[in-house]
This record gives sequence, structure tokens and C-alpha cells, in this order.
Amino acid sequence: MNKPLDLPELDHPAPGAVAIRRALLNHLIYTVGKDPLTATDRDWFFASAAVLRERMIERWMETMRSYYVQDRKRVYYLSMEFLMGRSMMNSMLNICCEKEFQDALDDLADAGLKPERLREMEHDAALGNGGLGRLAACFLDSMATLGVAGYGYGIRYEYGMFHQSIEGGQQVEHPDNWLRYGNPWEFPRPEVLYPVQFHGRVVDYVDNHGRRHSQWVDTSEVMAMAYDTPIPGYATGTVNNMRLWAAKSSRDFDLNYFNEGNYIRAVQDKNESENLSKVLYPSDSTEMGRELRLKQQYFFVSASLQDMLYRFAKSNLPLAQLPQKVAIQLNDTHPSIGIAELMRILLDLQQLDWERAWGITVRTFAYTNHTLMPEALETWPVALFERVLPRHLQIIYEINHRFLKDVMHRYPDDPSLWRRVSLIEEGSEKRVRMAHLAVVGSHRVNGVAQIHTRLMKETIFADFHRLWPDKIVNMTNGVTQRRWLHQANPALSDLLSSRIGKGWLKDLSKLRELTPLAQDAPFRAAFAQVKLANKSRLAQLILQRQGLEVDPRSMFDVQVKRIHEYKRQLLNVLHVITLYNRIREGADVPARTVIFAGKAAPAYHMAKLVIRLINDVADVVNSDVQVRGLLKVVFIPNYDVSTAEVIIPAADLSEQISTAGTEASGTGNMKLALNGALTIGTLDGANVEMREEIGAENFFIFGLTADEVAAQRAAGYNPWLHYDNDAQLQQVLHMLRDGYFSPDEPGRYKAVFDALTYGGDRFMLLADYALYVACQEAVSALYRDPEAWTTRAILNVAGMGKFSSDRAIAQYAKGIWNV
Ligand code: 26W
Repeated sequence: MNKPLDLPELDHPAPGAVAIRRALLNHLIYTVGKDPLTATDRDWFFASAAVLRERMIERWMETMRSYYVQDRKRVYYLSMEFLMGRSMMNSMLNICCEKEFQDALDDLADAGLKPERLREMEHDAALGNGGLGRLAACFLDSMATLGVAGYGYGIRYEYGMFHQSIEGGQQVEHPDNWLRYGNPWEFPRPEVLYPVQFHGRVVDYVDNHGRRHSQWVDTSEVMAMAYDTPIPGYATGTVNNMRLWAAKSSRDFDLNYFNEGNYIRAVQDKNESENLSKVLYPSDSTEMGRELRLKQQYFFVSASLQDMLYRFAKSNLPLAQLPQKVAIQLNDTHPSIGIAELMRILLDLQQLDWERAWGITVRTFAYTNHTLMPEALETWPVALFERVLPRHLQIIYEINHRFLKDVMHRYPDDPSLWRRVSLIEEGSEKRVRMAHLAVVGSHRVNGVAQIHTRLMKETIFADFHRLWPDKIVNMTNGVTQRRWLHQANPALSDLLSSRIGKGWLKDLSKLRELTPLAQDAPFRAAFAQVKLANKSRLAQLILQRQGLEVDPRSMFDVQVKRIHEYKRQLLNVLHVITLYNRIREGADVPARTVIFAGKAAPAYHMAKLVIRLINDVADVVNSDVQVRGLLKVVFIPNYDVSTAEVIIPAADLSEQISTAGTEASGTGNMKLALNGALTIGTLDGANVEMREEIGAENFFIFGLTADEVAAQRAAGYNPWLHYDNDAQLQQVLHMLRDGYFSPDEPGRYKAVFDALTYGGDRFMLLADYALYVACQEAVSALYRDPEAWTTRAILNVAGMGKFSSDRAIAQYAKGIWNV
């Protein structure tokens, strides 16, 4: 490292509107290389980003220096996904000068700049599928805001989450070429380059002291190159770092072919190794068990560990001190190969003995579980593992051997327990259970909502909970109020701040001070006014994107999330059809616009069929004159962070209707309630805690509880019982079965009917149907009384203080990371 040089002479001028205006023009001309006369919206966006990023850099360096000088304990958040969305507004808020920047932009209108258009020019950074990836993004924001020395580590996918279009009612996937125009927030670090090994074989040898060692040799190699993105905290000098790795071919690799004169082959191989970070896997339901995915996991974990240990080495402390200086959080099992990798480094490269290495490893790692769904729990075929990571497989076997020895010692008479907890699943094809590796190799394991953590202890990790009763803890999820209230809903942010001050931006529990305002008629009117304006904005977007007119005065009933059977978008559709039938029979109901958005994994056929059904139902309902404008159905294509930022502030009703016991937490539920939507939901995930905070009288709960679901499953659930006893339900199901919504292809939704009946109705839609419909009636009744509705909406916002990611991060810091 170079001799430290003081930074102060680099100080920027005060961030007034005039200075910003000048900086914008400067960057437009000297960074983007454009004359204001011909500058496009995109040029102005890049100029704005340049101004903001420049102002981040000093604080970023100061932050990194201070961590180094103070030798702070570092927290490394390892995640395959970071769903960041756009950064411009966030940088503006956190780095300087939101107001002044806006003024400067407005000021440049005469130079041809249109502030709203310019914001739209930023491409979403969509390096994630859904909840898990967005949680990681909220956590980075909160770590920076709280001054935790937290680093995000992940993969710089060249293609992020696919773009969804709807053609003929069906989802079509398009590549997300998000880097096409360049990414103004990242800093390439061509010198931060680490080799990552694959394949090869293991050789054993005995050293001079007669000790046995292993060495991984004859490997092929890919280089990991760092790209850094500054993560500014809110109202603090802290700017943290997110480091994403891109695969680059290793030079040696190329050289051999070049020397042989085989240029084409050399370039081909280069391409192949660079494929590693090419594309995000667009599935968050079933593990696809592909070699490339395992390689992606090891690729970014290996590079990240090398980087952490390089940084740790600068402190000159012995490795035994690693757990005092480093905490590694595994965002689901995807990076859990890190446990075996740290063991390999300590054993094979640092020559530590097993006990010491294991002690260090377990005290360093912690693991967050995000799903109980058995099909989403990762396992890898042993044969695949052996080919790609032979030394790691050996280490996993040894971890398992020692672990099982201990279990056998404690439970000598319970061989079925040994089989259940083993890291290896026996069967026709042996597989490595990554969740078991993560639990055994971590000192803490956490669930993401109280009910989820309880179910972890009672179901998937019950055996481990018996072995280590203190290991599993709860850390209820949260979201960042800066993005999900202040930025997404500026009008509501201003209204709240005008009454309770701006303290809630840093301490969301301050929202409690809104409680008395629910009884304040002028406040209610202002609140309702904001909601209506947000609904008009969304109506505008729907008109633009799909030429459909919706009435902002109708109830906006919103279900936005990945399409999954367990999330039960289909139950929502059953209700829509029920409502449709009733309206055609002359029922008088308050007008509703039912809004869906979400992506289906490309290979998830049932999820794609549900999207098609929603669109087919929309076609029929929206064009039926007998509906008298009382019902509209909309599927908004390409749900992403930026679309969420428009939809969520406009919602009246939030649909959180997963089968109880299946949704780990949900975070969309939090964003919607924070923006004044009332929830209709099951007692699942964080809904349970939201209802506690908000008050049961302000929350629409229906359906079986998780315990009732389990009991019915155990007793043998029979969907036909519900079918036989409910004429209204039968009518709806028959319409699906007989092609009412698909007259051109009557059999199109037969598979849906079959899944709910002959197929056993895995997610118990029929069991909850009548309760759901009744609960929706109560929702409609309340909507007819706008004052009462708004009162409850305000009380929802007032009760959401607990669900900030700041609170979540503070709990991780204290309960797991010890920082
Ligand atoms: C295909 C491999 C795979 C499997 C599971 C990829 C990704 C997953 C994730 C665990 C799915 C996910 O995003 N889970 C969601 O995590 C959120 C954050 O904790 C929770 O709020 C959601 O309830 C949970 O579904």
C-alpha cells in the first residue's frame, strides 16, 4: 500500500443549486462529451450520475480508511443476488442535496433537460429474482445508514433478471442487457483480480513432521475481477462498498493456445470461462441443479474469501482472531460452499489443524434461511461435486464424519436421526445437502419472521434444534423507508414530515406519532388526496403501457410478487371470477381494479399458465358491458423495482394470501402497508407481526392457520369436500374447466382445474376460498365508507415502525455479528 496522503484538499464546494448546475454542465461536456444543444435525456442522466458519484467518492474513501485505521470488525454479506433497482434518487437523498439537485435540474430546463424523463433513463440494476435479492439491497442501505462496516459481495451478472413482455396473454422472456449504455455507479478494479480453481484432483502428502496434508492440483482456472459500487448511508458520512465479481479468463489459460498458434481456440476458451458471470438464473423456486450454477456459487465465494483474508492479513493478527474481526452472513445456502472453502484455506494453505480450523470457521459464519419449501432447498449430486470441487467434497465428507460421530455419541440408539441430519442424502443418487452444511458450519442460523423461525425449529431443522437449542434465532425482515416511502411516495413523505417531522427517515418507530392523526379530519383528507394522486399516476402508466383505462376512484386491489403456486395468485383469480359472476347477477359492489404483476420462472409451467389465465380473465371481464365498470382486471408486465415504486404507493388493498406456513416473511407486504394499503392476508410470514403492531381491527385476516394446515395435511386433506359443498365455488371452477375464459381453446385451463381437485390442491385454495370471499366482502363494505377506510390506512402506516431494515440490521449486529 502507498503512504497515506491526507484527503482534505479534495473537498468539494458547498452543494448549492448553482454549483450543481455548473457541475452538471461540466460533466455533460467533459465526461459525457456532449453539447447541451444535442444532449439526449440519457446524456443528462449520465451527467447527473457523474456529479453525484463524484460527491460520493471522498466519503467512500474516508469510510474505508476509517474502518482500516480503527481496525473495525467487518461484516460480509454474501449473496448471489442484489436487486438494487435505480440509484440516482437514492444517491441524491443520501449524498447531498435532494432539493438543490432538483432545483438545478429544473433550472436547466431551458438547456433542454426534462427531470422526470431523465430519471427514467436509468436502467434498473436487476441482479436478483425477488424477495431475497431485494432484502440484500435494503440491508446494504441500512448497514451504511447505521455505520456498520458492511460489505456486500456478489456476482456482476452481465444479464440480470429477464424482461417480461406479455404476448397473446403469455409471458415472453427477453434478455436484460443492463450494461449496454454503461453503468455509471460502478468502478472497475482490474487490479483486484483473484484466481478461482475448478476441477482437477487431490493429492495427499506427508510433511517433514510426519503430518498428512492434501493439495488440490491440475485445476483449471478462472479469474475474478472486482467491480465496486459505493453504497451511501442516509444522513451520515458513511459510504460502504458492494463488490461484485466478473469472470475473466486467466492469462495462462489463453497463452498455451496462443503459443500453439491456435488463436480461435484461445478466444473460444476465453468466452467459455467468462460465461460464469454471464447471466442470473431466473428461478427462485426449484433448484435447477446445473453445473454452471454451482460454479457461479463457488466462483464468487472463493474470490470474496480471498479478498476478506487479504484485508484481514493487513491487521497482522493470527488467524485464530478471525471471528473477532470478521462476520460472514450467508444469504440462504447459495454461498454456503464458503464453509468448506474457508476450511480448505485454513487446512491446506495455512496448515492449521482440523479442530482449530473448524472452530474459526463456525464462529465466523452465520446463515439466513429464506424458505421452508422443500423443492427450494439446495442439494447437489455428489458426482457433480466431485468433478467440479473434489477437495471440497472431501472436506464436506470429513465435516460430516466428525459431526455424525458426535451425534452418534449423543444419540447412540437413533440411527434414523443420523440419517436425517447427515450432510449427505443417501438414495439412488447421493446428494450434498447444502442447508445441513450451512447449519452445521454456522454459529447462528436465522429465520426471517417469527412464525418462519418457529416452523424452522419445528420442521426442517427440528433435529438440529434438538442438538443445538441456542443456534436458531429470529431476525424479522424489514425494508428501507428511504426508498420505499420517501422516494417512492414523495407526497406522502412530505405530508408525514409536515406533521411529525423527518425523524422517521432514520427512526421508523416515530411513525407511532401518527396514531392520533387518524382522528384528524383535515389530515385524513390530505392523506386520501395523496393516495388518489398516486392512483392517478398509476392509471396513467397503465394507460400508456397497455392502453387500458382504469378509474382512480375504484379500489386498487393489488397483488405484486413472483408468480408461485404457494403465493396463490390463483386464489385471487377465483375471487375475481366470483365477483364477476355476482356483478353479472346484479350485485351492487364498490368498483374494484384488481392489479397483478410478477414474473414466472421460465420453466415453471403452472406459474406461466396462471399469468395467461389472469390475462384471459382480464379480456373477458374488461370487455363485458354487464360489468358496468364495477370490475377491471389488469396484469402489469415486467414487474421490477421501478414498477414497484409506482404501483405500491397507489394500492388500497394489499393481497398477502399465501397458504399459512409457506411464505417465510414477505417484504412486499411491508412496503404496501407502509404506503397506506390495508392488508387482506393469511396468518403467514410477517403478516402475523404486522397485525400485532397495527391492531387486528385494522387488518383483514382469513383462512387456515399454519397449524391447521399441517393438521389437515396430516389427516389427509380432501379438496372435493369443499367442492361438493359450495355451489359458488363449483360454478367458478367449472368456468375454468369448460373454457369460459378461453373459448378459442376450451381445454386451456383444464390443468388448473385438475390441480385444484384430482391433483389434491397442494396449497389448499379450496379450503380457504369461502373464508377469503367472505373477508373480501368485509373489505368492500369498509371501502364504501371512505373516512373509515382512510382512518385505518393511517393506522396501518402508524403501526409499521418495526418493519424498517434499520431495526433488522441493528438486531443482526447485536445478536449475530457482535458489532
Ligand atoms: C432456485 C434456487 C433458489 C431457491 C430459493 C433461489 C432463491 C431462493 C430464495 C430463497 C427465494 C426467496 O427470495 N425467498 C424469499 O425471501 C424473502 C426475504 O427473506 C422473504 O421475504 C420471502 O418470504 C421468501 O419467499
